[in-house]
Amino acid sequence: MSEQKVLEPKTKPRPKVERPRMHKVILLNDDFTPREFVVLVLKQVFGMRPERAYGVMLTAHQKGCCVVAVYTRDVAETKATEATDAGRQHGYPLMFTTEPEE
Ligand code: TYC
Repeated sequence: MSEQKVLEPKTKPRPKVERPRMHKVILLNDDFTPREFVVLVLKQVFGMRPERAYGVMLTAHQKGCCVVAVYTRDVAETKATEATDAGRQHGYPLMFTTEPEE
């Protein structure tokens, strides 16, 4: 009878873990919110530097919307709500939405 060796697996089997789906925060243009206020919210809520905040605001102003940042769903929704509320508190219709990435 031949001897049988038990071979240890070289790597530990790991359960497959998937990365959480990321979600975009999108800034929508409107005709009423002052440009400076949009820039202020982008800096305060999304930690953007002034130049980048101005660029994102201008893109939304010219094209109708602009992707602000990408986060996990919870963070994206919390930041979109916080930023939209900041506008509402000042009587502006400023609007941030979220959308899952493909
Ligand atoms: N369109 C606004 C204005 O002319 C400025 C603005 C820019 C508002 C971007 C919203 O997402 C926005 N005052």
